[in-house]
Parts: sequence; C-alpha cells; structure tokens
Amino acid sequence: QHHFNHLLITGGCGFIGTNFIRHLINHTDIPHITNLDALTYAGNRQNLVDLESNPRYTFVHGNINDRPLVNKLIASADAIVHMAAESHVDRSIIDASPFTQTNILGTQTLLDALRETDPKNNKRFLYISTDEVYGHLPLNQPELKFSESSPLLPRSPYAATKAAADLLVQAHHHTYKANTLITRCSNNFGPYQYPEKIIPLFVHNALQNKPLPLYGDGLNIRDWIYVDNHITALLAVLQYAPSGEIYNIGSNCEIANIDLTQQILYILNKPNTLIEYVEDRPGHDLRYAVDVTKIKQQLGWHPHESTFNKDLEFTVNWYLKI
Ligand code: NAD
Ligand code: TDX
Repeated sequence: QHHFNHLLITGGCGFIGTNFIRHLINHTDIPHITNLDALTYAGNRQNLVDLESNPRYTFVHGNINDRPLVNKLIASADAIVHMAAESHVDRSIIDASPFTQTNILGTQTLLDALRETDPKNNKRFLYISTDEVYGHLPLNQPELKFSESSPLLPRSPYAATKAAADLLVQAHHHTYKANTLITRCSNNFGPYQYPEKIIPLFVHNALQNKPLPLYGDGLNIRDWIYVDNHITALLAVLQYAPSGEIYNIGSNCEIANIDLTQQILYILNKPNTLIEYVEDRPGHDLRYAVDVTKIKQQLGWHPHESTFNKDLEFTVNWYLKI
C-alpha cells in the first residue's frame, strides 16, 4: 500500500475534482492536497472555497501548460492525479484547439516536468482517462463491452485528445519507467457538474419549463456511475495498483438517453412533452459499456450498494438546492 503526504490534483475545481477533493479532506488523512486549476468556464473556485482556510488544502490558480509552475508543484508533491481537461464533446466538435492545448500538450508538460523533477520515478502519476478512448459499441450486441485491452479508437475530437494523452502516459511508462497509472471511467453523475452535460442541463431546463434537447432518436446508451464510486476506485488505484497498470471503472449501469430523460422529468414532476428531439450530435457515439472485472479482481474495488434511481434522485435534488 502506498501512503501519500502531499497529493497534487490538476483540474480540482471541476466536477470530478471538486467531489474528489471533498472526499480526500473528509474521508482520508492525507496531510496536504494542492489543487492546480486554470479556472476555465468549467472550473469554479467557489466549489471549494470553504476549504481554503483548511491547512490541508492549497488552491493554486494556474495552467498545466505553465512549465516552471508545474515543475515547482510536482517537486513538492509525492503523487499527481491529473484530471484537468477540456471535457465537453460538443465544444470539441465546434473547436478542438483548446482540447489539443490542454488535454494533449498539458499532459505532455506534466510528464516532462515529472521526468525532470523525479528522475528516480518515485512519484505516482495517475491520469484520468475516459471510456470514450475506446470509441463506441453497436446497439444490437449488448454482450460486447470494452476491456482494458480493447483498441483505442476515439471518434470525437475530445476523445481523440484524451486518447493521445493516454498513449503519451503509456509511452512515458515504457520509455522512462515513469510511475504511471491510467483509469478509464464511464459517464459520471453527481453534484457540481457544469450544466452543459446532459443531467444538469436537463434539470436546469426542466425547472424553467424549457425544452430538453434530446439528440437524434434518444436511443444512444451511456454507462452511468455515481461520482463517489469513481472516487473510491481512483483511491484504490493510487494506493494499490502496480505501476503502469490501466483500469476501467464503471458500475454496470447502461441507460438509453430517452430513459434517463424521462427519469429526470419524473423526479421533477414535469411532463414528457418538454422533450424536444433535435438534430443529432455529429459522429454521436452509440453506446459505451465498460468491463470492470480487472479492478474488481485485482484491487477488490466495488461500487457502493446503492441504486441508480436513488443516486439520480439525490443528484437532481442537489441541483434544485443551488
Ligand atoms: P470539468 O470540465 O468539470 O473540469 C475540468 C477542470 O479542469 C476545470 O476545473 C477546469 O478549470 C480545469 N482546467 C481545464 N483546462 C485547464 C488547464 N489548462 N490547466 C489547469 N486546469 C484546467 O471535467 P470533469 O467532468 O470533472 O472531468 C475531469 C476529468 O475526468 C477529465 O480529464 C475528463 O476527461 C475525465 N472524465 C470525465 C468523465 C465524466 O463523466 N465527467 C468520465 C470519464 C473521465
Ligand atoms: O443536450 C444534450 N442532449 C443530448 O441528447 C446533451 C448535452 C447530451 N445529449 C446526449 C449525448 C450523449 O449521448 O446525452 C449523452 C451524454 O452527453 P454528455 O453529457 O455531453 O456526455 P458524453 O458525451 O457522454 O461525455 C461524458 O462522459 C465521458 C463527459 O462529458 C466526458 O468528459 C467523459 O469522458
């Protein structure tokens, strides 16, 4: 088991980062947590502002492409959890260049800084990849799932940049023996998600009785996981995984977008007539589904006993309160 004195998180003011840092502060005894975040439109310092007086937490406003800053921060950390990214597929379709800058070049900057400041490869570097690097699955073969050895066949500009970074991380492990780990998680939901992603966007619209723009025929399938389950998996990987390993993370919960949308409307007691079928996302991935046998067997990780419906209801109600 690895113990950590000082974790550096990149992108901690985003959705998963906020939940992750709150979990680290409340449920671990890691003494120091530094959060490097550029505060893009998706990052909100207010998410964690109550922690800023906590001596265990330090916020650094900066960019992962700032090499001198990154060198300094990596030098004083003993592990890095890299989750800063441009994360929205629709934005990557409009303009991929910020995705290339942050997701590919930013990851390269971190890896170069790691190589310079940690020549003995003592520091664990966990890259938060995504199941979207595998591309998509057909709708008519439910037995198919992505395993860690499935080929990387990304289809959106977002997924292509995440896959490029995933491969760079692997290359640094093989070439320089960097102490890397990679996780590829399915679609997360929970509090603090920016309202461009389907769940918070649809809650937001429904509350104002505005149409919910459902892409295409609404039959695309996503494999949903509650964000806290992703977080316990990340901690299991950081603490117990052998260097160089890659793990899928998911909780076997495939739902078609139309069913998800109807559940959200049901929880909010709003009519299905708010659903508006709109033009499909270009290149819209049909289905994601991850096989999570490896992390369960090797690390003994399991998602918490809960149901999707309960977690969704909690999440929707959380958005009602903000
Ligand atoms: P998010 O968009 O909510 O947050 C991203 C954060 O990164 C923001 O706080 C933003 O300010 C910061 N950031 C962006 N560019 C930066 C830069 N150049 N330098 C420093 N900080 C920068 O994203 P999220 O949903 O929390 O996702 C976090 C990570 O998890 C991403 O790497 C994403 O690819 C991955 N992931 C997300 C999901 C999901 O369902 N949300 C699933 C699998 C993997
Ligand atoms: O308005 C919408 N209407 C709609 O039908 C939006 C925003 C989405 N959708 C559909 C597209 C997808 O099939 O809902 C599904 C989910 O879409 P998003 O919330 O944009 O997520 P997705 O494209 O699946 O990607 C997410 O999961 C994997 C995250 O944004 C990624 O960062 C993560 O890697």
